[in-house]
Amino acid sequence: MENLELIEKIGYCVARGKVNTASPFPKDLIGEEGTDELTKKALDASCEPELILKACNEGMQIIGEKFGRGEAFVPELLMSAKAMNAVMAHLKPFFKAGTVKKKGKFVLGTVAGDLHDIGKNLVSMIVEGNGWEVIDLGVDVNTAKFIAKIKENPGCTVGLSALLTTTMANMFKTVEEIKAQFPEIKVIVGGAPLSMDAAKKMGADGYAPNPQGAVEFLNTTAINV
Ligand code: B1M
Repeated sequence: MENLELIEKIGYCVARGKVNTASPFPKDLIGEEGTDELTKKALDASCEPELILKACNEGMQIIGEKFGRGEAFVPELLMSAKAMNAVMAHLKPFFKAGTVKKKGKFVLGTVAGDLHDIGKNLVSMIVEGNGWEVIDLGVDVNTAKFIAKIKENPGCTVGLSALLTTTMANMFKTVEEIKAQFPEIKVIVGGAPLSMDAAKKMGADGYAPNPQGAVEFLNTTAINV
C-alpha cells in the first residue's frame, strides 16, 4: 500500500471505528487491519505523524457529522474513539520526545460533566513534547479539583477543555472561581465549541483552537517560563 493510501485508510478506520484485525466491529471489515496495525505500518514506512493525525481528525469529523445527522449512535462514537486512541498510542513517542528540563507546569483537564478526552490528550502530549510538565486531571474535573491542584502547584498555568456547549457553562464557573482565588494564574481554554470571544467573556487569558496554539500561549504568556 502506498503511504498516502495507508494514511487515508487510517482516517477511514477511525471514521468506521475499526481498531485492529481481531476486532469484530464493524461487521463488513471483520478480519481486516485496523488503526493499530495500519498506524504501525505507516510509521515504519516513514509517514509523517502529523499527516496521520490530520487524517484521524478528519475521520472523527466524519463520524461526528453522521452522529449529528442521526446516522450514527453513541456506540459507534465510542468505537471511533477507541480506534483513534489506538493511533495515539503509536504516535505518543513522536510527540513526547521533549526536553529534559521542564519549562513549567501545566494543569490540564476536561471540565465538569464532560467526558471527551481525545483532544485534551493530544494537547497534553504535544505540550509535554514541547518541554512542559503536564499535570493531567482527566475528564469531568470540577472546580474544586482544579483549585486543589493550583494550590499544590503555585505558578502553574491552567488549561480547560470542553467539547459540549452545555459544559462550556461549567467552564465559565471554573474560570471565574480560579480567577477569584488566584488572579495571577493564567488560564487558557480550548475545545470545539470555544472561541476567543467566549474565552474573553469567561475571563480566561487565552483560547487555542489546537494543541500548537496552547504551546504558543504557554511559551509566550505563562508566568513560570
Ligand atoms: Co460526543 N459529542 N457526545 N462523544 N463527540 C460531539 C462533541 C458532538 C459535536 C457530536 C455531534 O453532535 N455532531 C456533540 C456535541 C454537541 C454540542 O454540544 N455542540 C456530542 C454529543 C452530543 C455527545 C453526547 C451528549 C451524546 C449522547 O450521549 N447523547 C455524549 C456526552 C458525554 C459527556 O461528555 N458527558 C457524547 C459522548 C461521546 C463519546 C464518549 C461516545 C465519545 C468521546 C470519547 C472520548 O473522548 N474518550 C464522543 C466523540 C468521539 C465525539 C466526536 C465524534 C469526536 C470528538 C473528538 O474526539 N474529536 C464529536 C464530534 C466532532 O468533534 N466532530 C462529538 C477529535 C479531537 C482531536 O478533536 O476534541 O475537538 P477535539 O480537540 C481538538 C481541538 O478542539 C483542540 O485541540 C484538539 C486537537 O486539535 N482542543 C484544545 C481541545 N481541547 C483543547 C484545550 C486547549 C486547547 C485546544 O487548551 C486548554
